[in-house]
Amino acid sequence: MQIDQLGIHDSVSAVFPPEQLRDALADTAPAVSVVDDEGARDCDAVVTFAYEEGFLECEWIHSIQAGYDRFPLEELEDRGIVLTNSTGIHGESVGETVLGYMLSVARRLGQYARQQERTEWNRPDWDVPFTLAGESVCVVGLGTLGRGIATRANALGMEVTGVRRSGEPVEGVERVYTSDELHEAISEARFVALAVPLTEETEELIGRTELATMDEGSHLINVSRGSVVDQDALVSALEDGEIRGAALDVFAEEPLPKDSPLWEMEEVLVTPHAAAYTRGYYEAIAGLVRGNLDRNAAGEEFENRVV
Ligand code: NDP
Ligand code: 7N6
Repeated sequence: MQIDQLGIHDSVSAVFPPEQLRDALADTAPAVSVVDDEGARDCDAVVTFAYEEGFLECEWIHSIQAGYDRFPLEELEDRGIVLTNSTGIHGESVGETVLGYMLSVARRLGQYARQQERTEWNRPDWDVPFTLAGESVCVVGLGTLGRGIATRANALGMEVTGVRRSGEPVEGVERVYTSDELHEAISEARFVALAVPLTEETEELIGRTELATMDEGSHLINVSRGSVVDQDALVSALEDGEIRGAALDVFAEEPLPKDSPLWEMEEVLVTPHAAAYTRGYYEAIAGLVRGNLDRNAAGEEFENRVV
């Protein structure tokens, strides 16, 4: 593939200023510029956050996200357009965020932050706070995100189990269940952390039945995609005390609508799809794009190729 013009689509501004990435790639072979929808049509390759129809004029699209659920995969395949994603770069950021959620629940930091807003000095009930050491987390999806969570949970002395399709072992995960064993896997964990891609198989993977299967004292953590959870079922499960709480970065509709009951629930932590944000994000993307430019120039296969 001949890449003379590389566009940085202005939609990446959702995560970092496009100029940062343009400058970080300035010494690569193609001419690199920041482009809008129209400008992208004149590029051989585009690096983007959003998907726009004009990208169908390009030969290679690089998504700055790991998730590729917003791209028309069949159409790209039919047209012979290469799509690469950014899996592999979020283990630290999302791993630390999920540990933050669990620490916030166990050590009651979320509760104190809410109290501080109201200038309230209330200590917790004696039997509510706990430590993470010795508590269990079941990580559903054991790729970059899942392993990032598992490694850090291990470091705090947690008992880590997980779920992946193959059931193949993963370092630092005591027991790996197959997808068929999901119910058994999630039934006794204090925390269930979702880190799977959104696919036909994983849409509403966690619904009424799964929430009823979880322990009454457990928390659901979702850093994957909102539609992996049946959100109405989650609200009911929280209201009915079927699970104790949730920490959610992703939602079926984003931004989370202002009238969602999730905003007001004491044991629910809402973050604005920001679990992966870090000021070094553009550098990680530059590394992925540079690597694939080099591979392409050497006639090798693209890394992180989706289509
Ligand atoms: P990876 O491809 O590295 O890992 C995905 C994992 O999910 C693999 O272990 C895979 O299993 C497993 N998996 C896939 N389908 C199923 C299934 N049906 N049941 C159980 N396990 C399954 O992806 P990442 O870890 O990089 O990212 C995962 C997703 O998280 C992304 O697709 C994206 O949607 C989301 N994400 C969200 C972020 C945020 O900001 N909140 C940041 C980054 C990603 P197997 O090992 O068997 O193949
Ligand atoms: C922007 C979000 C992904 O799929 O949704 C996340 O990679 C990234 C930091």
